[in-house]
Amino acid sequence: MSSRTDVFPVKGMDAIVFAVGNAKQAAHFYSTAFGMRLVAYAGPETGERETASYVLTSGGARFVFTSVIKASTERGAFLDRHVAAHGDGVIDLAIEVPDVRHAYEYAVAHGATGLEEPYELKDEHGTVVLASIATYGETRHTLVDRSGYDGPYLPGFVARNPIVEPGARMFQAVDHCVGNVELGKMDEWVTFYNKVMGFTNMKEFVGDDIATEYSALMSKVVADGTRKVKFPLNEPAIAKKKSQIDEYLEFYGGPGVQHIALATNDIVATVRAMRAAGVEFLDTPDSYYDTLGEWVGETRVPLEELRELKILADRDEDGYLLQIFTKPVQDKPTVFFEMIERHGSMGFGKGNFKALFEAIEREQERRGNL
Ligand code: TYF
Ligand code: FE
Repeated sequence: MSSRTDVFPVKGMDAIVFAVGNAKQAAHFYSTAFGMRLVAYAGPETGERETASYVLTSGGARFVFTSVIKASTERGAFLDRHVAAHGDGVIDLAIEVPDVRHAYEYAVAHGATGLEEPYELKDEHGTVVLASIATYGETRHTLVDRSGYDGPYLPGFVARNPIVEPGARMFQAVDHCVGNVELGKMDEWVTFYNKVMGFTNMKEFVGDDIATEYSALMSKVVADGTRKVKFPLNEPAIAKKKSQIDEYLEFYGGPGVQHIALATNDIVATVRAMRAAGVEFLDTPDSYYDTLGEWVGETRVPLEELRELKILADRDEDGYLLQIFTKPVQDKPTVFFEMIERHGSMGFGKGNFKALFEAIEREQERRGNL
């Protein structure tokens, strides 16, 4: 889409902000298990007495982990309450935009709830413009223009050295961010992104047919015109068994971010490194690999290596993709990650939905939630 016709131009994801119980340990986990680099920090030592925030990057992907030390403002109270209500979770899917004021005004004029009107943060590195709107649950989208800024993250943050010297980069970008919403609400949220951000629907979706057959969820995907920001949205389906989305909603205490997909160009090296660091992935039965070659054909990775590492593969008219899903990364069965290596395919692994959802249900059963 040309910028002239794009009603809500975006540059990409700016950051994924997590409210967690222990940001110091989260920073350590994402450094050692996800190969991320600690780059910035704000906390008591830098004059921020209420919270500690750690900023980690991997290529263009940026995660921020924030914990409350001692709440003294509304913001601290919100974070305390968020962690108590939801456990560790995503509070902000921040989007980089070329013009925050335009984006905020467009969003609010088209039905978004404004949370923070456009404001500026300044320090010796320059100026960042921000504004925030609400999305599903207690999640928000902060709109960020950092084109006038060359500091490590935002004014108020100081540069920090990595916690461990990172080895080979395990991923280079955020591929997509998935939200779980309540039964019957998926289309409302699809419409929200259509109206508020001018996002359009991608062709991949999980409809009624697949929902009742095996997935127990319905899913649609919205994306900006350049397909840099992709937001699948799930709702539970009324199926024979308790939906994995119902399980999430119950344990998260409402709608929220379900999974973040991270783009890698060497999923084999990434999965080997993450497994070696103790990251748990969903299992895939051997039978999946017995028939995989027939419908996916040749991929960059030999079939036997996919089988060994339990990596899934899917092919469509545009190309293929390789993907794998972690188990939830906290004790609550809520947020998890996907690692994805794309070769042409713009899809989300439709051909794997049956195998994937069966694997998720095996985990649900082990947790006693099916
Ligand atoms: O993002 C997606 O659509 C794929 C498939 O609970 C998916 O990763 C959808 C729902 C789900 C897990 C994976
Ligand atoms: Fe996904």
